[in-house]
Amino acid sequence: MGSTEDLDYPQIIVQYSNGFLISKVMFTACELGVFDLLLESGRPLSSDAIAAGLGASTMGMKRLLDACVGLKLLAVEMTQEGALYRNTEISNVYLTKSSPKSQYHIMMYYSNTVYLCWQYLADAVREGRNQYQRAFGVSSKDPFGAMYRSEEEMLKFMAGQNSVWSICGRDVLAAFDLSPFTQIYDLGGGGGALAQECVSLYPNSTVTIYDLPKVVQVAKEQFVSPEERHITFHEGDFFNDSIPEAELYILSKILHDWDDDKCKQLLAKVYKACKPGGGVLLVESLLNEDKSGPVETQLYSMNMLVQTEGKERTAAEYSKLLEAAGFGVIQVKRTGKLYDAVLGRK
Ligand code: ASE
Repeated sequence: MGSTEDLDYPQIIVQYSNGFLISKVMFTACELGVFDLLLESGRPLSSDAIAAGLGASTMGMKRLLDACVGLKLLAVEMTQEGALYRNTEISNVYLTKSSPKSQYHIMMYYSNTVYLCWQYLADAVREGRNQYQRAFGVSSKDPFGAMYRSEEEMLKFMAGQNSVWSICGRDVLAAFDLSPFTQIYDLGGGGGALAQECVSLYPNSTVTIYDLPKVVQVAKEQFVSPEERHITFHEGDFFNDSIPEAELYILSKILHDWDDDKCKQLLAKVYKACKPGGGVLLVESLLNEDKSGPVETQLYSMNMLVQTEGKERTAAEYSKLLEAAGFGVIQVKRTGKLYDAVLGRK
């Protein structure tokens, strides 16, 4: 603490410099299936067994496993047969594909899509726009056209977004008592994980997932069980098509994709469609009023720069957008997790 050595090479600089190496080690161990294999095996395994099981080189795998031990994503014990590796509790819960709280899909999205956009962060800051043209050779004019440039990319995005709700969904939906609203639209509801949390928390509600036709098709086929009687679908583009009447509209991580003009346009449309006494629930990661943090939200806002037309905003900024559209009695609840909730009433 405070030694000259610290001043020569402060720990904070070391940590930040190595941040992307740390991310890639975790993403790669996920992608190769290290945590899944160790969970399925039910007992600690040698690096040779893991390498063989995953079709990887013994030398490369040994190094990856040791780095995971250093990052506390794996534990190692020395036996007569040599080093044996096992998952930590956190890896079992968050990094395996099959866990209910799995973050596997968002990691794959970060590692294989977001990561490539961030290669052009300097260009994004210089130009003030997203970097799909440079990263993927697709036009950056229509961000969701670019994000959904193939069915595979769309699926990866939907699965990634879904995984976030398995850890934050309940908190944002319980931030306010939504039980008076039984007819709910989740605008841009994607893979439907938040809708599923909603009908499970509010069993008297019906949630309609409103999204682009190709998104709805995939959601029906791959994400939401037809048994789920409380979830229905509506195919449309909320900027260009009509929005049906309902009591509550959820806009979860929607406004952060768009500039103020587009947000006002969308909210005005939602206000018109909304029943009197109804409302709109914004689910977003809120910046402090002076934008001094939280750092996670500041980083997400950088990501909105490289991937979308939007940004992360403060509670006051969301309130202003809601008021401009006609909504009143605006309430803000910070959950203490990644995503917060803002409720506006008509
Ligand atoms: C969007 C959300 C995300 C659009 C693009 C996105 C996320 C990643 N890419 O609405 C999830 C939030 N995570 C980050 C890093 O922003």
